Amino acid sequence: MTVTIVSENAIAVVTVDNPPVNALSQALRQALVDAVADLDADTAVEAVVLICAGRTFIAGADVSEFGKPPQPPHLPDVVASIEGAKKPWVAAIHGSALGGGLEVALGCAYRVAVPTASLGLPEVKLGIIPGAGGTVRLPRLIGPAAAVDLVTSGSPVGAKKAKALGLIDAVIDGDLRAGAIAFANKVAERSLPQPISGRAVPAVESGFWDTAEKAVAAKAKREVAPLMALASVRNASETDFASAMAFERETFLDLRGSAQAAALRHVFFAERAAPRPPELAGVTPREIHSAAVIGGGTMGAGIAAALRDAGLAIVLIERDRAAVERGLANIRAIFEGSVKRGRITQEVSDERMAGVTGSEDYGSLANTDLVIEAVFEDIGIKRAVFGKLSEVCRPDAVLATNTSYLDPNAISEGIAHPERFLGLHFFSPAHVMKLLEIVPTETTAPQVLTTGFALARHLGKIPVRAGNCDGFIGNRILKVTRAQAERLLLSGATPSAVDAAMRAFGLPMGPFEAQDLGGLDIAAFQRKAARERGETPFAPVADRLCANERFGQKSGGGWYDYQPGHRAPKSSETVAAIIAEEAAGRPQRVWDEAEIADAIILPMVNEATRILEERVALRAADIDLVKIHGYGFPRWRGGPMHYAEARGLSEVVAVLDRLAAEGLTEPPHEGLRRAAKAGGFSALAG
Ligand code: T1G
Repeated sequence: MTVTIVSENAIAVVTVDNPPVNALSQALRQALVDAVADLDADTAVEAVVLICAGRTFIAGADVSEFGKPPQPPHLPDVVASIEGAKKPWVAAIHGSALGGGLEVALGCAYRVAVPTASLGLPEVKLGIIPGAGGTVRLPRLIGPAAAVDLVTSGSPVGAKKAKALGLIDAVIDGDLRAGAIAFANKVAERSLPQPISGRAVPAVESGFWDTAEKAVAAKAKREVAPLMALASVRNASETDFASAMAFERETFLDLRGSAQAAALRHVFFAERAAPRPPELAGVTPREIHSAAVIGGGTMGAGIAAALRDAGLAIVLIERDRAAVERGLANIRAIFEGSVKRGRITQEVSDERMAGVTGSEDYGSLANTDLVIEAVFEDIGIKRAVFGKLSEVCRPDAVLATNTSYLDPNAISEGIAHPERFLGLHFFSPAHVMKLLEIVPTETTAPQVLTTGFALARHLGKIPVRAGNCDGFIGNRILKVTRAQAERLLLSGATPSAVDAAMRAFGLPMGPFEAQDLGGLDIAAFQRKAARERGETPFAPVADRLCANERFGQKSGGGWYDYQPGHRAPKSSETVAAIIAEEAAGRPQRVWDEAEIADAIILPMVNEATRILEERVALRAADIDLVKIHGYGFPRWRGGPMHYAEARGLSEVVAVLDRLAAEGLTEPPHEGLRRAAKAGGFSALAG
């Protein structure tokens, strides 16, 4: 880490260089305090520009220091020393000024930024609140309403919006350094502006805070930080600066040590490790400039929309003209839906569709860089598709299957250049869900695998490398969860009690309402294939529901009954009668919400431990990402594996032993016992 100071006549340029994102390490904080003292003492200096080397302005406190006791100089003191400088400091922002980075910029007398810069306070996404004056200076600079939006959402704003809010003083077109120096020369002649800390907070109309609290609570759900951030902004608007800073700091330190902050920090680092499998270090991905999707059904259309959203022109291939038209209509419906929801404008939707061409001619793919297959889950149909692709596509074209359950090795058997083939398992809706399971075959080349990861990053997805097994990582765990949920029904629980317990745990919906939404027939099809392989999937009630053609919302009834045209689930007497028949002779018990959650979540951890032991997942944290980004596991719990470690693996083993003794779950896996003895899952990872 270096902080260099060079003088451009009367302007001192302080350049911070602390790769990769100029995070505010202890050494950098000290260097900034020293720079203020040195430049205050230098009579030749009339103003200061604070700029950063590399890809971004200061991106915040160094998150890797969070697990340790904070070291002086503490960031509030650093910001105060800049704010108290005798000469005006001008923050020159490119890339992102985030968290502590924006707080440092708020300590400066002025802020300027390039048009592509973004500024924000993302602390709530880490389960904390700004801890160096962000909730106290911001309402003084841009007013309480704009401050509440920025602080409680954690979302950044662009330079143009920042200028309109008054968060920055100028947008610098062209060279930032030169523009900032010119700006500094101008302000050097003026007297110092009133420090933000000395300004009053503009008044708000009555009812503002109650309205804000309701809105933030509705969005934050079980996450604590957004409401605490709102409280700190409100407090800053109603008390003096020093008291407000003390309140903010105390709240920040409290949250910093909280379980939710630990979980969100775990996810932050997991999301940055997953796209970088160690075995691919230094492998250069192939460039993808053109793409095609085979199959215009729900998945194919979603994948096509995701590729278009990332700016790739695509060809949609279907078996005949009518199917092509249906596929194009499915893609158009996705973009029109986004227009209706206000996510994109009509012209963006039209532009997206202009980049889609439909064809039934595989020959049109002769020069396509990437082809993703998303046809019906039948090995014969998929192999026929890849037989054709193998003939028409370039030998270096990347060929991918979106299969959920079939073996990618079997799908690609016999194609030319099998090293270019891999599994890219998207989750529905593919243009929304972040998770992408990347499944290499036995012959996938490292460059093709790394191309899959690069494509995921380009699509804004979270890629997780998955080994080849039935259901890969996510759906393999889902099968266990569904079987487990049925076991509870046969021992006295009801579908609505199980769903309510899982919502209380933090899932967006419970296992039964989720099946009714997605359709029971898909899993029934998988169970049929599993039975043909000699497996014995446990789903006595689901089998009978499907036999009665109760496939969920789409058939007017599944685990629940539905009024025609309505989606509100109603407990079903038909289902209750089937459960009672299937439960006959089995011990019944009373279930409370915590026990239901244990009986669903802990078997998830048990199966995930097997997945880790078999190296189907590279890391426990990858499994957390699969559950969070593919299945709605609450991010503020860190994922099932983090949740289990935070709870204590010995306790997890003890609860599973107890439930297994009642015949309600599988006993703890040997690997889980070993991880419990070792104090964590890292004992199992390769
Ligand atoms: N601390 C430490 N390391 C960080 C970091 C941070 N704040 N941000 C990123 N990294 C690492 C990351 O782990 C990865 O490392 C590399 O930088 C590239 O990251 C007092 C207390 C800045 C928009 O929440 O949003 O300030 O894996 O892959 O896609 O109030 O990183 O390469 O070894 O994400 O170009 C608030 C979090 C902190 C910003 C760049 N700040 N970072 O995105 O790169 S709390 C944040 C980001 C705070 C104050 C409070 C993004 C980015 P490696 P990357 P990117």
